[in-house]
Amino acid sequence: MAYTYDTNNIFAKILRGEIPCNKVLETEHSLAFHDVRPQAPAHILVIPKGPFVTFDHFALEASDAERADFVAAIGTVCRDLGIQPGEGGAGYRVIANSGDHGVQEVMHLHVHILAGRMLGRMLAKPGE
Ligand code: DGP
Repeated sequence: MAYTYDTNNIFAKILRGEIPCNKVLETEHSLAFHDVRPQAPAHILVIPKGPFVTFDHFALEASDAERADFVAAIGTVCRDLGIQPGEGGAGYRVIANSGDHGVQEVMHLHVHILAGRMLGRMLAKPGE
């Protein structure tokens, strides 16, 4: 089954400049901005500019340049936040919610970078 991209999703509107965002980084193929509902002192979303729905969609169908740019953008945000464990930072978590079981709300690939507090166990069962 092919991926279907909805051009009216909220991050597509941010990319078109129709909705504002609190931008932290823009590269040729990627954009990073603060999550509007932060769940940690630092909560940044990194998105590709291309029309990709999920992480697997991007991983399988993006160009090498888009993939390299996206991964580098995530690294740059981590470096700029000072959260790299190998560089004296306290660490972070990267999450890409995908599809129904991933509880993906916005159907444009985004990676959450969460940091600034102890993040606890990786997963909790619904209701925990
Ligand atoms: P999810 O699709 O479940 O991985 O989470 C979507 C995230 O997007 C959620 O943490 C809130 C955030 N979000 C939703 N709408 C907006 C918006 O208009 N602006 C920003 N900056 N973030 C948004």
